[in-house]
Amino acid sequence: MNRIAVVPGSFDPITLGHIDVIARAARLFDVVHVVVVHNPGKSALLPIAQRVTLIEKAIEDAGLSSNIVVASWSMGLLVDYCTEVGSHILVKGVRSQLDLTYETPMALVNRNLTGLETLFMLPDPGQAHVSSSLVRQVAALGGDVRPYVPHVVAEYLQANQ
Ligand code: COD
Repeated sequence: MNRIAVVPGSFDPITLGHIDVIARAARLFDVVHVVVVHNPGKSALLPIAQRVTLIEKAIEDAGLSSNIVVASWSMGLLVDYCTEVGSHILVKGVRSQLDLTYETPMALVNRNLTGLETLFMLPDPGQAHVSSSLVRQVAALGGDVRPYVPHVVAEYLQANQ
């Protein structure tokens, strides 16, 4: 049986913290779908298609592309994407109590909707403070984002700020 996991996120932009979670999921599952989903609670910096392109390049540069599919989903519930690709497991990174408080109700609702399980992964301690919003802020103020994001993202942000 193919074990398929879905790693969803806004990825606006993808960070080294996200890459760490994706790389670890790719070691645990046969196929990992990294899915860009619009979060209506956040105002976006990058168009979704650009986020997908940056994820694809970052994953390739990290040598991770063999069992990872990158996609976006705007057709409604995330559980419907999972059903469509035959996945029963979401993988989410949890950096803090705040993340857990935000993620717990979503995990419970997703399990009620279709039986989808959510696997929470602790972060790499070296990346636990990294977030896309921090990266957007540092980039907007002209700071160096290279410690926090894949090379392609740093290049993109430098060229487009
Ligand atoms: N280290 C480890 N994990 C991290 C790091 C880091 N440095 N940074 C972020 N993460 C984790 C986050 O905790 C999150 O789990 C994931 O990576 C993605 O993070 P973001 O910031 O890119 O994405 P979010 O938090 O805006 O999540 C957007 C989702 C679309 C995934 C979320 O809103 C969701 O699951 N929505 C479901 C929509 C739906 O179907 N709703 C109805 C039923 S609940």
